[in-house]
Amino acid sequence: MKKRILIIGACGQIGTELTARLRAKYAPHKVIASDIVEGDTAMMQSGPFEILDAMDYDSLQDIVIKYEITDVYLMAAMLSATAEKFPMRAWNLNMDSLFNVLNLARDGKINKIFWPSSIAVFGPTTPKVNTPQRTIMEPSTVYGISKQTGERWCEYYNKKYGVDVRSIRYPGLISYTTLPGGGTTDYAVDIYYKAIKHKKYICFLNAESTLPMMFMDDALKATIGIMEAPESDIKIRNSYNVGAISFNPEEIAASIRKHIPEFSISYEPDFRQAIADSWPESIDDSLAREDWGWDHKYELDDMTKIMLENLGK
Ligand code: AKB
Repeated sequence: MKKRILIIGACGQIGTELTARLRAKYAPHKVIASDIVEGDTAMMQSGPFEILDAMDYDSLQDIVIKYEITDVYLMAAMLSATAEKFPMRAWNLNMDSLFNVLNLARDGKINKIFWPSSIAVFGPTTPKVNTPQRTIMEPSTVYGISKQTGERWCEYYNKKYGVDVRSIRYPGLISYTTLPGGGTTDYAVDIYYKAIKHKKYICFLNAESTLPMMFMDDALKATIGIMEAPESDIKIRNSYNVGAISFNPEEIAASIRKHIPEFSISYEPDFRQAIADSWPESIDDSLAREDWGWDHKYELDDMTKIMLENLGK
């Protein structure tokens, strides 16, 4: 069957690289990028692009019909730090966009959905180390509540209507192509920019804030990997734990110092500290590894080398 992909939120941190990766994998005209604003020149010139508000069901449906879309990657969301400032906007965006794609699939208009969840579904009462797939989940952030609720709906639509929805719980993602926006883990990207430019960084989390993280290349591998796995391999329909690396600000600073010895870090924790404190330190992702063959490649020092090389160009 012919595959036609729609990426919603294609201009964000993940969407930008996912669009490029999928256009390289399939013919560019088979991957339709969309976002609420236009993308950069590379995005606009490398394949079809549509302006789309993910909350507007009719416009979404028009695009799905126009391009005969089969698979949707819903990458539009408001992340943890921004969501604390705009709770209702975050709730509306994160939930309405999900219902729009779930309902399209329920009504037979698309075949398959990728929807990202997050480590934010866990909360202060969750076991922090090697957090299991199934455990206490009492998220204390607006973003986490929206992701946990979204997970329940994904599972419901799968069980009730047979919707083929697939999801992973992203940790913090690190990349050099597009900046993240509004997340608590964003420091782990910003620190590389500041290391190159100023040789110092003031961190909004404290030195001991260990969080699960992942290099973008691994995140793309996980995202495309779960979407391409045989349907029978996907046994969890809320969302899979996926892990890669865990580090704290002191450890990423030490990794940077292997290349920039004079680099220094200081700490001025703000409201994002409480968010970080509520999240796991590391993730047990054995079910993703067993069910559909997830495996990460990049460790902290591999990632630091690639980040500094590419941002220093
Ligand atoms: C955030 O920090 O909000 C995100 C996430 C962990 O989902 N990067």
